[in-house]
Amino acid sequence: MKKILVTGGAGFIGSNFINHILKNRDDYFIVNLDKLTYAGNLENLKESENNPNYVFVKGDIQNNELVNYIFEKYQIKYVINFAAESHVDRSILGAEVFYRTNVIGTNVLLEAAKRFEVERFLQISTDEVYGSLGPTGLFTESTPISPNSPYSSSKAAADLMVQAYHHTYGMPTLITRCSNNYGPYQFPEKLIPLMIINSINNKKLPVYGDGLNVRDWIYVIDHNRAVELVLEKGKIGEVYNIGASNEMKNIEIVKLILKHLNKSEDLIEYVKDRPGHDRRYAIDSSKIQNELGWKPQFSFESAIQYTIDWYLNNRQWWERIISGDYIKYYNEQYLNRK
Ligand code: NAD
Ligand code: TDX
Repeated sequence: MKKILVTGGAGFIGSNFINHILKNRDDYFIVNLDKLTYAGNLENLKESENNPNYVFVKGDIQNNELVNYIFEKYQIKYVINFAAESHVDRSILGAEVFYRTNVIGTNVLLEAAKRFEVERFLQISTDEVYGSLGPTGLFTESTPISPNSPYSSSKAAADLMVQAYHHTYGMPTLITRCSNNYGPYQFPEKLIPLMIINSINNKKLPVYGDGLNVRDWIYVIDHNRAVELVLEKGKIGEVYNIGASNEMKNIEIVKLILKHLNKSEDLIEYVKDRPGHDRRYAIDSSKIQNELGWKPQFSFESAIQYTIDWYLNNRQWWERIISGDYIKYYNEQYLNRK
């Protein structure tokens, strides 16, 4: 039995990871440590909560005592650190919590992992640590780190720290850097769920700047299949980029969502740009494809359709979110932005 600490497992990608693993394997015991911030939601884990190979612990990755207790009690040998403050716009409104969770929190996990001599420590990073691309080229694992937002700088700091622990203490670390994810259970502050939900509710769709910024989209299950593979077969000390070669302009995504939902493009509203907005991300994932044999299984066309249908069929899940604290964030982020 592989005893794994998954942090941030009540968020979007982490919960999809836990549900995916527990559905497909019986050789993993998962301890999910999550603080349940605004982004953490135990409803995402309904299908896993009674699984005998799963336990949930509510707590902060910055809590040294708790983290050490978990390593000891559950004899943790593997760590996957999904826990993070993950939204760029929120990092622009207030950066401190990003550095606390994403940097200090990761350090607490690294220290415990060192003390308990884990076999593998997998840091879930992001393509945003590479900064922004011009109209051509792709991020490879050797592209220099050049983060632009408070969020991406906190993720880059964590990556450098993980690499330093490998270099200095010989810790068996791995890092994955994935492009933009979409799929079920994504918090509706992110582009795709926000635009789906606003369209369903006939609300304006706030497109930043000229709408021509490019992101490289991957379905969350394809990301998580790669995470599973890197945890098992990745070469210690290495970084693996993950992406599905699916670059799209933001405005193309917004129009596609409107089309699928049979809504008018009149809902589109161009608003003031995000400060420091990265122009283009695009991932070269040939390393993980060639060395570990991963490749994406889902086409964008079918997975985006499935995702839109999921939001249509799971109104309760997001209606509960958008009727709570979300309103306060939404108003701060979007009112007076025209
Ligand atoms: P998310 O915001 O949906 O979930 C984050 C989870 O972490 C939440 O459950 C939250 O409660 C938990 N958390 C936050 N602070 C914590 C703390 N101090 N202690 C314990 N738990 C805490 O994020 P996501 O989109 O699922 O992203 C997961 C990871 O993947 C992050 O590390 C993010 O940087 C990375 N990533 C995300 C994307 C993407 O497109 N969403 C792409 C590449 C990488
Ligand atoms: O209302 C919006 N209008 C808009 O035009 C929002 C929320 C976004 N956008 C644009 C900004 C970006 O160009 O859409 C694009 C995608 O935005 P986000 O969903 O906020 O994602 P991004 O900033 O690209 O970062 C995401 O990908 C990498 C995740 O949030 C990160 O956690 C991950 O590391």
